[in-house]
Amino acid sequence: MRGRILEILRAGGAEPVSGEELSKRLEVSRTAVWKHIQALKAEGYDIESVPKKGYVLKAAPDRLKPAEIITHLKTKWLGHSIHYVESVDSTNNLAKRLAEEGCDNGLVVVSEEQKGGKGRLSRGWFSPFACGNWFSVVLKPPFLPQEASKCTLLAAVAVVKAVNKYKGVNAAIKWPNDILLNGKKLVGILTEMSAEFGKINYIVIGIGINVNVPHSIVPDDIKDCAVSVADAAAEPVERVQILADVLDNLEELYESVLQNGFAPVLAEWRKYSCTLGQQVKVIAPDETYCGLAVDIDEDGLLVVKKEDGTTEKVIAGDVSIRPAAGTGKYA
Ligand code: BT5
Repeated sequence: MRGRILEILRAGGAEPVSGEELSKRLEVSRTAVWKHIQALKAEGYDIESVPKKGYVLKAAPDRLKPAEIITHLKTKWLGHSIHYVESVDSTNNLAKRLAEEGCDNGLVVVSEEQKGGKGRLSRGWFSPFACGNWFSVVLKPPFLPQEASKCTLLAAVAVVKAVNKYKGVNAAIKWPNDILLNGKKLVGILTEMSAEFGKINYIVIGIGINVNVPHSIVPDDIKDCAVSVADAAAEPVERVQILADVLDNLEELYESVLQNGFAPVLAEWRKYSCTLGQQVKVIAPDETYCGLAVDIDEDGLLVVKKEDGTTEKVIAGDVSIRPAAGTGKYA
C-alpha cells in the first residue's frame, strides 16, 4: 500500500495529490491514507501536506526500503518479496534462515549494514551503514547441485552490467567472485547452497557492492584495495537504482539459463573478464602455482596453462593477477 502511495505521489511531481484521490484510487478510507502518510513520514519520507490540496513527495530517504526498491524494479517475480532490516549479522545468514522456513523463490534480503558480513573461507566483509548494497537473493533452481557454482558467475555478470551503466565506471570480473574497478575491489559475491543428492533445495547469492563508501571510513587493512562506484562515477549514484538494476539483470540471466543453459551467460562472463589472457598466481587448497589464464570451461572452472606447459583447472582457491608491467607483485 505504501509503495502504491509513493508511486502516485511520484507521478504527481510537484502537483499535490489529494487525500480523496488517494483513497479512491487505493480503495481505502481517507483515515487509512492519512495513517500511511504518517508512517511514511516516520520512515524518513519528506511529504508536504498542502492545505486543502493534498500531498507532495519532496524527498525520499537514502534507505533501501522495499517500497523504494519496488518502484525501481522491472522484474516479473524476482525481488517481489523483500525482507528489509536496518542491521543484521549477515544477509546470507538471514536469507538461509528464511529459506529453511520456506520463503519464496526470488526473495531478496537487504540490510543497511552488516555486523558480521562474510566473505569466503570465513573472511570478513566490511559493510558500513547506508553506504553500500549488502543483499542476498534466494533462488530455488531446478538444475543440479554441481551447476550451482556457476550462479556466482551469473551474478557477477548481472552486477558488472549494472555498475557499468554509470559514466566513468568500467568494472571487470575477476574469477570467480570479485568485481574490480581500476584494479581495486568494488564487489564481492558469496554463493551458498543447501542441496540433497541430485537436488538443490536453495541457493543464496550474497552480493556486497561498495556504492558510496567514504574512503575515510574504510579500515586500514583494505584501504588500498577497496573502491566505491561513487569514486569513479561522473554522475550521482543512487544505491536503490543499482540494486534494482542488478535484480533486473539477475532475473533476465537466470531465466535465460533456465531456457538455454549456462553457455550464453559464460560467453557474457568472458566479455567482462579481467582474468582471461593474464598471468595469474593460483593459491589452491593444496598447491600454489603461476600460469596464463586461458579460459573458463563449460563448468565455469578457470583453465590455467602452467609455466611447465601443462593445463590445470581451478575449482577453488584465490587467483591474483600480475600487474600489466609484469614486474610488480600479483594483485
Ligand atoms: C568475497 O569474499 O568477496 C565475498 C563477499 C560477499 C559479501 C556479501 S554482502 C551480502 C552477503 N552477506 C554476507 O555476509 N556476505 C555477502 P572474499 O573473496 O573472501 O573476499 C573477502 C576479502 O575482501 C576480505 O578478506 C578483505 O580483504 C576484502 N574486503 C572486505 N570487505 C571489503 C569491502 N567492503 N570492499 C572491498 N574489499 C573488502
